[in-house]
Amino acid sequence: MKPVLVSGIQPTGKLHIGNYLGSLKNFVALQDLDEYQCFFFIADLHSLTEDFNPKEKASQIRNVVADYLAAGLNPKQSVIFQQSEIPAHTELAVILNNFAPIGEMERMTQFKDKSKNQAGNINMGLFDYPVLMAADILLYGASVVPVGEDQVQHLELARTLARRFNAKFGKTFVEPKPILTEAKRIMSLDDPTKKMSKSRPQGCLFLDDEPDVIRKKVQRAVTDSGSEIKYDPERKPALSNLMSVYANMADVRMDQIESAFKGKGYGDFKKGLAEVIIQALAPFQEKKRKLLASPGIIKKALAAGNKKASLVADKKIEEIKEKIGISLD
Ligand code: AQP
Repeated sequence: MKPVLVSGIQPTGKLHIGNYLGSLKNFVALQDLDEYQCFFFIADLHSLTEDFNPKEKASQIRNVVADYLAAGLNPKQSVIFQQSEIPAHTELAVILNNFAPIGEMERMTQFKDKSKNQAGNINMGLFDYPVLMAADILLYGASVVPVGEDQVQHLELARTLARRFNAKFGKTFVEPKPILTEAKRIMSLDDPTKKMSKSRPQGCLFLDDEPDVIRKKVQRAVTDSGSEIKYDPERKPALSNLMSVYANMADVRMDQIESAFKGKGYGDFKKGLAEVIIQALAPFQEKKRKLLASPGIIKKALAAGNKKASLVADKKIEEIKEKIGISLD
């Protein structure tokens, strides 16, 4: 049996290049390695933790499935499913809540950051997000989870919960490890001190952006003082972030970028960067347009994935209920 890999993305809005380079691109690479049994889900329950419009939710969910498929995830190789369709996720989250001390939960930086960003809506779902995330992962026995750096603390909690549960009730869960990409934390185009995030669209470059929008956004991106194209995250954080996007979009090394732009300035580099992004995204955008025009493909992929995920999750939740003594069979 191959080791299990699980990850998901929230349908909260259009995906940006941070989501792509930090996770989605890696999902595809890991799927194609053929070393893991892959499960990729649409984290729709997680997405309810921020303000949302119910009229937009279904299309946001379909949109992430289209992103998955257009990026190269293949329903024949990977199980692609919708979180809320598998009730075992919420059941396990409720069970795991009893092993998650409030003090540990209060230390979660994403909760603290999001509480600041959505001060008028600090809800229990947001507080409990990491426990639901632990359930998402532990349910499938995942040993690896490809994520961006912002999710590493949540993954540590999943490991702690697994360990605690196993110690009390016998070996039940696998302790999952993160798989990070080189672009584990892409920063905002307008402010290199802030993570590129869907909830700050002003700093995002979206996967669906048209070439002219990409050119404009890249031209307007904040840069540092000086003019030399040199990767130096300490002294040139803004440029280094853009170079990281370049390197990972074009699959080239930093020293290759530095030599290509030797003697040139930020203006030339930004022009080159915009073209690299446009070129890298063109096949994705074309494929996504076609997928959105045939909603049957998306529906079918999701229905098949939901079925496969249910088989694994239902069996596991039964085992868990037996372990904690609430199964009467
Ligand atoms: N800036 C980033 N750089 C690298 N990776 C990132 N990820 C998110 N932002 C960056 C990774 O993308 C995956 C999917 O994220 P998500 O949408 O499920 O949740 P998120 O981390 O909360 O993403 P956003 O864009 O910041 O959305 P909002 O603003 O809605 O919260 C995850 O693996 C994440 O690490």
